[in-house]
Amino acid sequence: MAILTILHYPDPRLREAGKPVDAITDEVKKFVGDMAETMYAAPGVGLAATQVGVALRIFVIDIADEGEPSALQVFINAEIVEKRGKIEWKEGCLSFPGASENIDRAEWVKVRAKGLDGELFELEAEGLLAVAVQHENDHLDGKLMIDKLGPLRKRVLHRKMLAGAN
Ligand code: GNR
Ligand code: NI
Repeated sequence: MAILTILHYPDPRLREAGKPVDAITDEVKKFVGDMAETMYAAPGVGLAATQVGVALRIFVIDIADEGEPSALQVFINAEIVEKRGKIEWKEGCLSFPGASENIDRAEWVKVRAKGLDGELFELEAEGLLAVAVQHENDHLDGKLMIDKLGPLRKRVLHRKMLAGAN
């Protein structure tokens, strides 16, 4: 396993859309293992392939609290098939180190994806899991949380990221 380098805003590779994975090869499995290791080391509650410079539709999430056993969830070729409600959530992003911003999201989502075993599954999520699924899915479309801010906060965060050591 290996810890991968997480790209920081405004790296242009964060704007690339991921391509669907067509076969879950040993190489894909190894990459997912590296993504998980990278997420746990960061630490983060999620990580999208885009954030490590790989334009594939893969993300991993683990929302288990500290002290709880880890609960890795792997999403390959995920699609959000239903959304309900609105919620504001204070989000962080490993590609915006040190930032946290209130972001509007759906409060409930149904997501369809493949797991590492290649089996299609559907998951209904609310709370942090729903927010994380939407946040990671946005990464795969090259969308970032800064895009969801109003003009003033957008400018402040942009300048902060340019100023930071990154
Ligand atoms: O670690 C992360 N925490 C987080 C908190 C609230 C909402 C979303 C997230 S995702 C983020 C990790 C990350 O950047 N994933 O892309
Ligand atoms: Ni992120």
